Amino acid sequence: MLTIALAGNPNSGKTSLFNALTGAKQHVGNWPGVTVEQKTGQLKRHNDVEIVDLPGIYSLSPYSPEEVVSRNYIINEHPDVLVNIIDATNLERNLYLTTQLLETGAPCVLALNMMDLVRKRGINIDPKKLSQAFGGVPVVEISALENTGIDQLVETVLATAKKEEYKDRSFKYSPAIEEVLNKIEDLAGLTGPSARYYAIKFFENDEKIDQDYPLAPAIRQEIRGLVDRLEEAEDNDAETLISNGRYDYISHFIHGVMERPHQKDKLSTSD
Ligand code: BGO
Repeated sequence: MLTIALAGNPNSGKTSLFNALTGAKQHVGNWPGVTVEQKTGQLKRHNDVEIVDLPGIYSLSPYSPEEVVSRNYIINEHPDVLVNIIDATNLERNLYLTTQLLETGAPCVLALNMMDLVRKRGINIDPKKLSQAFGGVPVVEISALENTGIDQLVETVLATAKKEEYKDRSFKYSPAIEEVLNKIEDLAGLTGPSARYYAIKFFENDEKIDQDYPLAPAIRQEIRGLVDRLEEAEDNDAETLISNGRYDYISHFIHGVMERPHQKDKLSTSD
């Protein structure tokens, strides 16, 4: 049995894609312990593939039940593939979540949705360059509304599920941040695909990290000391350093990946 999870921002088209993938075979309930809707279904024509629709989120922070449900699921349940559904008309904003999903170490496929609108609006997106920006992650263009690209997405997802070797698709923060992240990985003895996710959560002083990954108090103290010193040197708090790092990385490659038409062309194009 394979498990494919869908993750994306609210309104990125997750429900539309879930319906296109599963048809009528759906089960709706709640995630354990919270009133967040849980939808699962069987991939059409594949009895052995389950699709899990994670709640719509903007980040993997611990501030909403939706974010906590999504991150716990990705980190603890290890879906075979995580499909990040992206509203391609708002590419730059949606990629903020993408950076975080890739940092979990889960095998990902990016589904660029709303391509019908992207084309109508004369926006150019280069999926190859987008893939290169994230370590070669597979990117598939789809329209969940018009039902285009769905077969190719399924094919790519199933091929990704078969690959056994782990690929780190995360980007690098500044050398100073990377140095601290590496030290955290060593101190906490973090290994495996989700090591970077945990290191970043310790770096950010995430509210739930001590519950999720308890460490000996002396080691926790040492990690806090490292982060405190960097916060002082950079004159910024750790969470902001990480979120700025993500935005900086995206803004550094986005103009090579996406081109919007000139304003005058845009005004003459109707949706
Ligand atoms: C409304 N292309 C286009 N053009 N629209 C899409 C696509 C696509 O590929 N995929 C989704 N949409 P959800 P979440 C709506 O509901 O799947 C549209 O939150 C409307 N509703 O049809 O719900 C989709 O699950 C009235 O639009 O996303 C939906 O992630 C007027 O994107 C919206 C216009 O999709 C969100 C749109 C009463």
